[in-house]
Formats: sequence, C-alpha cells, structure tokens
Amino acid sequence: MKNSENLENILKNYEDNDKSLLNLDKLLNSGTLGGTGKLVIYPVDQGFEHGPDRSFSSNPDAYDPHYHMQFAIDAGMSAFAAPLGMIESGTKTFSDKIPLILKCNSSNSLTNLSDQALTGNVDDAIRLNCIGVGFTIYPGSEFNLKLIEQACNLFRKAKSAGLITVLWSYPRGKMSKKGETAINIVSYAAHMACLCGAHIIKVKLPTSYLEEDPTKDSFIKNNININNLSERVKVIKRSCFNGKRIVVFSGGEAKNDEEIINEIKAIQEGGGNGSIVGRNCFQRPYNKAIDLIKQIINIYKQ
Ligand code: FBP
Repeated sequence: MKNSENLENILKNYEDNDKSLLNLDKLLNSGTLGGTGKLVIYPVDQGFEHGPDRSFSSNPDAYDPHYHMQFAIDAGMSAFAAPLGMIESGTKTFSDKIPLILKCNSSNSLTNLSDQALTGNVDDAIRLNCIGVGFTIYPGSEFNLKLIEQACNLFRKAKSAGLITVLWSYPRGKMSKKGETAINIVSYAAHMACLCGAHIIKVKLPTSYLEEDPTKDSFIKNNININNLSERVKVIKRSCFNGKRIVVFSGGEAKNDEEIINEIKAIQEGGGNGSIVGRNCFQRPYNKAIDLIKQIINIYKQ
C-alpha cells in the first residue's frame, strides 16, 4: 500500500469537521514519519508532572524550552506537546517549523490528588498557533468523572475551532499501582478516550497482569491473547474502535536503548500508530537522544 493510501484510510475513519481533519492531515504529514500513518510526538510536561530537577538535572540544557523544540525538529519528530508557559516561550520561533499541541491540564507531584488543573484552553491554543490540544484523564480516580467532562468540553470547543484533540488516558486511583498498566484496565481507559472524541489516544504500554475488576473475566472467558507486548498492543488497538483510532504509547521512565527499541518493535508489530517519548529523550545527551529517535523512526517506517 502506498503511504498516501495508508493516510487516506486513517483519515477516512474520522467523520467530524473538515478543518480538524486538515490539521490531522498536517500532523500526519510532518516530520520524518510524514505520510506513513505513524507518529512520534515529543511531550515536555514532566517539569509540571514530576518537577524540573527530577526531570532535567541529568541534562541541564533541558531546563530551556528552546532546547526541546529544537530537539524535536532536529530529531524529525511529528509534533511537540507542552503546557502553556513552555509553548509561549517558543511559539514565535518554532510554530512554523513543527506542529505544536497545547497540553491544557496538568498535575504535579507535590500533591497526592489524582487530579489535574486546567492550565490552558482553546483560545490559548489558537493564539499560540497550535494545531491541537492535549488533555489528561485519570480513569478510576475520584476526580475521573469531572476530568472526563472537562475533556469533552475542551474537545467540543477545539473541534469547532478546527483543532485536533489528543487524550492522555492514564488509569489511576481506585486500582492497585500494578493495575494502572494492567491490560484489562488500559483497554478500558483507551476505549473511554475514543468515546470522549479524541482524535489521538495516548496510553501507557499494558502489562499482562489482569487487575481484579469486573472486566477481568471477559479476558479469561474469551481467551484473549495477552502473552506478549505486540498482542497487547493489538488488544488496545481493537478496543479503540476496532483499529479506527490513532493510538500512541508513552515512553515512560528513562530506560536503556535496547529496552525501548524492543518496546517500539512490539508497538509496530501490534499495529500501534507510534509513540510519545519525553524522558527517554531529554534524560539522554542530545546526540544520543537524536540517535535513539532515528532508530525508533526507522522501525516505524518498516
Ligand atoms: P514520558 O515519555 O516521559 O513518559 O512522557 C509521557 C508522559 O505522558 C508525559 O506527557 C507525562 O508528563 C508523563 O508521561 C506522566 O507520567 P506519569 O503518569 O508516570 O507520572
């Protein structure tokens, strides 16, 4: 199949307004993976989520927002996603060079609450020349219903303004720590993200663990294959409208090249659409990170 046909097939699965789809098309045609239907997005909201020193002190250049935007361009990434202040500090220099996604809510690790504060909106995204908005929900947390409503409200406005929508769907709260990445829970969270109307769904890579939950039995009764990572990626893609939504997987904590490359191969084999990789880039020296992203891109090109 030619790349252009592949892209057409992906876009055909969305039947909402044409202006958002133009931006989705723009995203899917940017960076080194442009035209392949695959994406590698660079998120830098960890300063908010985990704190600046935990995030950047192993590579102090990464305290500078321009470092990240230039990195995303040099690495051939598809887009750059970040909260308000970071986008504001680079949009004039970079918004015509790489698609920007405004992350519109954020959490922080100084609180124990599994909640997020609203930190951006559609007007900000337009003012800052972004192609889309990003949002996080925590399915299972005591605040999940409010977060879901906020996501839907933001997405409604974003789509009227012709922006694309990306939903980080991270189970948290009610289940055990192990349960946050259990396949039955991640599958549920990914499907909810589709139902919120996200164009792009972002989840963590699921483990083979089945959390004690009413969803567990259907995996056992129906013999759903969850034995290896690529099979689990297939399960997630299937729960996202039978493969009709773009699903990307997060990179997670910094790990060695071999570990991350094996994960990327499994995502590719399972039919995932790509990755959102933050810490595994900026917690490596610049050239090593460029090298890693190039290897990742080559796998997604295959
Ligand atoms: P990483 O590649 O650094 O894991 O980034 C992905 C991401 O979703 C970030 O956008 C976010 O800050 C972080 O993970 C949240 O991680 P956690 O939920 O583990 O705190």
